[in-house]
Amino acid sequence: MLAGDGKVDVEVSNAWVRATVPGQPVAGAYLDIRASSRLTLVGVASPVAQRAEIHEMKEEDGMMKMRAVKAVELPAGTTVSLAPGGLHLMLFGLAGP
Ligand SMILES: [Cu+2]
Repeated sequence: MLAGDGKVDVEVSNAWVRATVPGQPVAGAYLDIRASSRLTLVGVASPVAQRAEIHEMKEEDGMMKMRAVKAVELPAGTTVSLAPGGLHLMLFGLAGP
């Protein structure tokens, strides 16, 4: 939540992670985010991971590459999808499968 003029609702839906196997340290997480007012997502955390980052997939020299992004703009009233092949959350140091 950001400080500002009034209440801002942020709705997260359709959140999912592919099943992981024991010992797998990293997983991608996907979800839809919708904010009632314009916001910027600047950080993520998870109780099941030591560290979480916001990532994006981008084509570079004909290859899809993944890189961390510092922020994701959330336009007012618009659903932003973090989905395979695009923006996603990366969870590092998973506590378990
Ligand atoms: Cu990633």
